[in-house]
Amino acid sequence: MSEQFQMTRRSMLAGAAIAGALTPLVGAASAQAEEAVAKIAPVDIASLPRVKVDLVKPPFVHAHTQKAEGGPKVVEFTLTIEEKKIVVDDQGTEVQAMTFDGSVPGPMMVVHQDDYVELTLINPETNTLQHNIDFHSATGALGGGALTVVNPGESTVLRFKATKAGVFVYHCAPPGMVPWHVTSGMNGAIMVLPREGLTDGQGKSLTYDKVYYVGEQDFYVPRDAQGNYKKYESAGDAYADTLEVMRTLTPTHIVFNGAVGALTGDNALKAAVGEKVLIVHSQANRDTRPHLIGGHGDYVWATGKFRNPPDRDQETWFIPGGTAGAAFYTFEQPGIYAYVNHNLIEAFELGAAAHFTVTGDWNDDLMTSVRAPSGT
Ligand SMILES: [Cu+2]
Repeated sequence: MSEQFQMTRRSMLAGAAIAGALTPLVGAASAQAEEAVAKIAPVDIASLPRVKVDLVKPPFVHAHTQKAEGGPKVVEFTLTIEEKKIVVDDQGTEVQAMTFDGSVPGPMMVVHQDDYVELTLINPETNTLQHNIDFHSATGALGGGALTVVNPGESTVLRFKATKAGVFVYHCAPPGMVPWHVTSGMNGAIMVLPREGLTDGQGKSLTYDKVYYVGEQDFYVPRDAQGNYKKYESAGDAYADTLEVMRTLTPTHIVFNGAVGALTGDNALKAAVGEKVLIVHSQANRDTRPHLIGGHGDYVWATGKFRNPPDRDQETWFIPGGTAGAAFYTFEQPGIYAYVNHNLIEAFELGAAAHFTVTGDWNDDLMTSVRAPSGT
């Protein structure tokens, strides 16, 4: 390992072990951030109603209304950062993960356009690293990253106005350490619904019966000389070797919701024939191409922004890295559907696959077996 990659806990906390590309930006943004803190918000925040939301673990999403009731609110969320060991496949391969609230991806938040998001971010003393949060839905100060840098034992409160409607990624972005934290699991999504709810772009309202959140994650697990995955005591211990694998741009695992099989079998997503399901899919680091085998995306916002009319009747949709997308589908047949990244090597060999188990009556008109497979 080259000396450049050696790091101590102290240097990691300072974010100075590696001159990350963002470091000069962070310096400049800090001055702006101080100014932002000093300024008084133009809206009388104290007069707005407040709602406190308890977040739930993906693929589930906290209860919310699709159409906004009343005027803008301040919506309060809390995220606790947890550095923890996770197992990412059925071979017992371990990752020293960094998480928001203990899950990969972090929980999905839902607000309406022009609401204020007020996040309490907690970095408990039991952690070892510095973290922060960059909301792609926020405006200014590196998406909040420059205002939220917290060392172990610290917490912070950030408020931003959700001015853009859509689904957006959030992720950790500490100075000099951004890709390592993101590919260690520290990312999630927020959905900012139009106040009138979703529409097809032509005046028709689109109301979903269920929403699921799928967070796709690439992991870069180092191997030993025999090709076996290595285990480490902490994220810091794994850092140098992990960075070497990251620099190959070749993930060892690409998974949905933190592990191979996290959304298959008993953990399959559930739906019924006739149910309208919104699938929110994020990938904070790499491009992906979701596909529902045996179904479609009736309405798809591939780059996730609801002021654009959705694409209709899609077979596969493309989500660029650093983006969340949304697909709306009404299931029409029962059975088990695989929902995959249609780079099929990434799906079948590396893990990027989920299942939907759909109940209901089969429609022979849509499909029937005219003659079952048999010898001639
Ligand atoms: Cu972090």
